[in-house]
This record gives sequence, structure tokens and C-alpha cells, in this order.
Amino acid sequence: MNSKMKFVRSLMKAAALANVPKHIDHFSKFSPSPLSMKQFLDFGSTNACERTSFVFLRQELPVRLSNIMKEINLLPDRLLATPSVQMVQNWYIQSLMEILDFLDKSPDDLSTLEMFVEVLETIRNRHNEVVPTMAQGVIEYKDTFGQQDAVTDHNIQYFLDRFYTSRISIRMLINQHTLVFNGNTNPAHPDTIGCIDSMCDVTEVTRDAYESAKLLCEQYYLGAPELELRQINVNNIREPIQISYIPSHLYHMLFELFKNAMRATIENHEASRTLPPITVLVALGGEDLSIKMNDRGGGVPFRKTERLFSYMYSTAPRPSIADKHRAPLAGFGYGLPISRLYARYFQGDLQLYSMEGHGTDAVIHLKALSSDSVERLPVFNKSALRHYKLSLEADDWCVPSKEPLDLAIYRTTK
Ligand code: W6P
Repeated sequence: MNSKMKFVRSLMKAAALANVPKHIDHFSKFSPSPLSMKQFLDFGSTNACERTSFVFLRQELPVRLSNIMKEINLLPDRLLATPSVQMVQNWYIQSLMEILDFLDKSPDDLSTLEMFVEVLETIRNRHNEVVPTMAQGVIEYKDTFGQQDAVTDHNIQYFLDRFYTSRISIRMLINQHTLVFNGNTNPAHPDTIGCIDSMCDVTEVTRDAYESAKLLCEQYYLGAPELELRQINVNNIREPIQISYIPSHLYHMLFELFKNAMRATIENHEASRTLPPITVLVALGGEDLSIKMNDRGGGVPFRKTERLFSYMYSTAPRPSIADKHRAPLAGFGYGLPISRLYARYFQGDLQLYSMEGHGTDAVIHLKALSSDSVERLPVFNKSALRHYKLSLEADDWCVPSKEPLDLAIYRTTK
């Protein structure tokens, strides 16, 4: 490329960049359209139409991107200005522009559809490191402005829960389109459409996740607790428990829970020669599929359980390379909060019930029926805006005093 062409290119890029805020304003006026499991499956089944999927995505992806970009812009300046958050914001701008390029292209050109798949793959790769990069931004913020206060913690929690949910949903759309229309079906799993398995065997995924966590656990400690797995299928005792679900999401959640349960069990039984097993119960009812994982790892004080899901509390500097062999099996990462987002993404949830002195129950609730499995998506609207504009009100509960009671205060008024 000669220098004149380079100059013209840079002018064009600057012009495109200048228009980005207008596009964000336009597309953020639309609400994201949540898809049901059935709609995902239909997009990828025999009557799948790449053209239809393309036309849907070139609108829906800018809508989801723009909705969350509005919220990024509302972050406190001190966080927004960190190099990490700036980098993430630039990835979003770049990706939005690349999709907008398709708005004036004909869906009937095969080359358009081919290029679109390539661009989606580029975008997916560009955003691979968003989670650790945002975590780095939170660290930079904490380093500069000191440790957590309740208001900042609440606001960061609110934003990151929505931001990561949006990211999960955008990656889901990209994965479905690229997997379904790249023509490679997986012969080992005839029931999978893209990354969804319409016959996802929950017990099988549970065993897989246990085995991987066990291998990791055995690398750090001398052994690992055994697994005791039971299942209850109300509809038919003998039938395997299968639902329409994304096996990789389920695996992610279970792997995270197993690591935590194993670490707690081992660290709580260092003095004894035997380890209590981790017990898992999978129950399928008419509406819910629930997975309860119990450990006897001594539990967590009730006061501290909320922290296990806090992005602010759980961001510690990543272990350096030199420390890698000593990196703990679990804890201090975004594993738990993000696992809960995966569960909530299709209208489920993930909850912890801990009894200090005994152990912990971790429960994943999922929808048993694909008709109930619908994406749960953040939308940027007045109500969301209020969350960012309003810095939390002053606390309206008394602070217990640790000072000895001074009766003189009763003679003063408010
Ligand atoms: C603990 C802490 C924890 C978190 C998540 C899952 C299981 C456990 N057990 O002690």
C-alpha cells in the first residue's frame, strides 16, 4: 500500500469511528430479543436457513452490543479510564463496526454469508480475554482508589453481572451461527445442534466434571474425595436424566463447584486419614432439574457467603508464572459468580447453603422443559440508567456501636 492509500484508509477509519456513537444510540433503542431453546434448535435444524440467521444476527448483534456499550459508558470515570477497560471498550467498538459493514450487503450473495462467518470468528477471538482484562481493570481501580466500599462493590457487581451475561449471550449467538453453518456435524453427538445438546445427559456431564477436578486436585494435594452420585427421575426411575442444554455451560458450573468442594474437604481434613465423599444428587421433576452437591468441608460463615459471588472481593492479582505450581485449586477468581450467570442465563440459578462447622450444599437449578428455557438478557433502559445515576442511598439501618453505652446520648436529640 502506498502512503497516499494509507492516508485515505486512515481517513475512512476515522470517519467510521466518528459515527459509532450515532450507531450505538440507534441500536440501543431496541431491546434485545431473547431466544428460547426451541428457537435456537430450529435455527440449526434441517430447515435451517443461513440467510435468515444472517439477517437476524446483523440486527440482533448490534442491538446487544449497543445496549451493553451504553452501560460501559456509564461506569465511574475512574474505572472507565483504566487501560484495561479502555482496551475492552475498543474491542466492542471494533466489533460493532465490523458487523455494521454488513448492513448494506445482499443476503442473497453467497460471498456475503461466507464473509459473515469469518468476521464472527474474528470477533469471537478478539473477545477471548475480556473476563481477565476486566478483572485487571478492577485491580487497577482498587490499587489506585483503595479497597472496597459497599457502594462501589454494589455498582461493580451490578455492571459486571449484566456485562458478562451480555457476553455469554453474544457468544452463544456467534457459536450457534458459526457451528451450524460451517457444515460440520458431530457424528459422536447426533443430538447436538451447534453447542446445544437436545439430550444433554446431566449425570454424564457431572461425572466428566468430577474426573477433571479430581485430576487437578490430585496434582496439588495427595488425593481427592470420592464422588457419590444419586439420581431421581420422577417421571421414570430407570430413565437417564436428559434435557436440552449447553453441555459446556453445565460442565463449567459443575467443574467450578467440584473444585471448591474438593478444596474445602481436603483443607478441612488435613489431620485425618480419610476424606468424606462429595455427594451429588440429580433430581428431575416436572418443572425443574436440580443438582445438589454436598461437601463436608467445614463450611463458610454465613456473613461471608455473599463474598463468594463478589467480583470486587474475589479479584486478587493473578498468580505470577513463578507461583503457578502453588496456585490454589479454587477460590479467588470469577469462577463462582460467572457460573451463577450461566445458570441464570436460561432461567435457572445457582445457590450456596453453607453451615459453618459442617459443610456446604451448592445447588444448581435448571429448567427441565425447553419451552421454559429462554435467554435472560439485560436491557439498557431508564431503570438500568437509574442504577448508575443513583449512588446508593445512605444506609437506613443502625450501626451497632462497639463503645460502652454512654447514657449522656439519651439527653441529646437527632
Ligand atoms: C465450601 C465453599 C464452597 C463454594 C462453592 C461450592 C462448594 C463450597 N464449599 O466450603
